[in-house]
Amino acid sequence: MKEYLEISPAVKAALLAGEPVVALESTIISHGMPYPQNVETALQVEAAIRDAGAVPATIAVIGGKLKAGLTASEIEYLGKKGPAVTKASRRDLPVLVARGADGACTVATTMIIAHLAGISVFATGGIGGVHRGAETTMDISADLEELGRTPVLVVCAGAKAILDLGLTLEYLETKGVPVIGYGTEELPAFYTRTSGFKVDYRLDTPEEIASAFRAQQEMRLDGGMLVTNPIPEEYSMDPARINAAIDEAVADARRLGIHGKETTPYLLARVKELTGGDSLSANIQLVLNNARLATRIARALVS
Ligand code: PSU
Ligand code: MN
Repeated sequence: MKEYLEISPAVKAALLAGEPVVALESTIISHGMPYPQNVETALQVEAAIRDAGAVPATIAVIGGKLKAGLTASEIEYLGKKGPAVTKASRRDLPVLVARGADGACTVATTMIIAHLAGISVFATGGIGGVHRGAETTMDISADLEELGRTPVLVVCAGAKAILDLGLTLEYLETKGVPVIGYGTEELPAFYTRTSGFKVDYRLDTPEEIASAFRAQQEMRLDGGMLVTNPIPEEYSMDPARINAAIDEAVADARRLGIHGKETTPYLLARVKELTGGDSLSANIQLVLNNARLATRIARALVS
C-alpha cells in the first residue's frame, strides 16, 4: 500500500497525534465548479476546517499516487485543468494508478482513499445517487455502493433533485446506510432545505452523531453513515425556480443522449447555466457549512 498512498506531512502528523482530520473530494473542484471559483472555494473550505480546529485533507489521484492532503498548488493544478482531469470513481483507480495519471475523486473514491489513510470524516456538497429513469438506464452512482461498504462518515447537503430522491433513499436502506438529518427530519435537497422525503433519524448535535458512528464502527456493521445538513436558510433557493431548472436540465440530457459518467457533470453544469450565478453561490455556502459541521463531528470523535 505504501507505494500507492501518499499522506501529506500535515495530515500524517495530525493522524499520528490523534487530532481531528476532515477529508474533502476533488471532483467538486475539477468538474463541479468553474475556474477560478473552484480553486477559491476549495482553499476557503480548507481554511474553514482549520479555523474550526481540524486538519483538512483534500483527496485526489496525482501522477498515479493516491493523495490524502494536497498543497495549494496541487489544488490550483486540478482546478485549472478542470474537466480535462479524469473523473475517478472506484472502477477508475486501477488503470489511473498503473498509468501514473491524474484523477479527480468522486465521493466513492474519496471514501476509499480516506479510509486507506485512516480518516473517518469527509465533507462534500452533494452525493451521487439513483438517477431519474434508472429503472431503464440502471444509472446508479457508485457513491451509494461505497457508502454501503466503506466505514467513512460523509457530511453532505442531501442530494440534488437531478436524482430520484425516493429511489436513492431506498437504495441506501437496502445497503444498510443510516441517513441522519442534522437538526431536521426531512432529507434536504441541496439547494433547498426540504424535499418531502424523511431521513431515518434526526440528530441535533455533533456529539450524538459521533456516538452513533462510533457505535456503528465498534459493532463492525461495515459501511458508512450519511449525515445530511440543510443549506443555511439565508442561502437556500426558491424551490419552484430551482426545480424548473432541474427538470429542464434532465430533459436536455435525455434529448442529447448524455449517459454514463458524463450525466452528473452535464446536469450540474446545465442547472448552473439555467439559474445564472445564484446556484453557484448557494453551492459554495453549503459546502462551507458542511465543512464546519464535519469538523465538529471529527472533533467529537477524537475526544
Ligand atoms: N452531486 C453534486 N455535486 C457534485 C457531484 C454530485 O451535487 O459535485 C459529484 C460528486 O463528486 C459525486 C459525483 O461523487 O458527482 C457522482 O457522480 P456519478 O453520479 O457519476 O457517480
Ligand atoms: Mn452514473
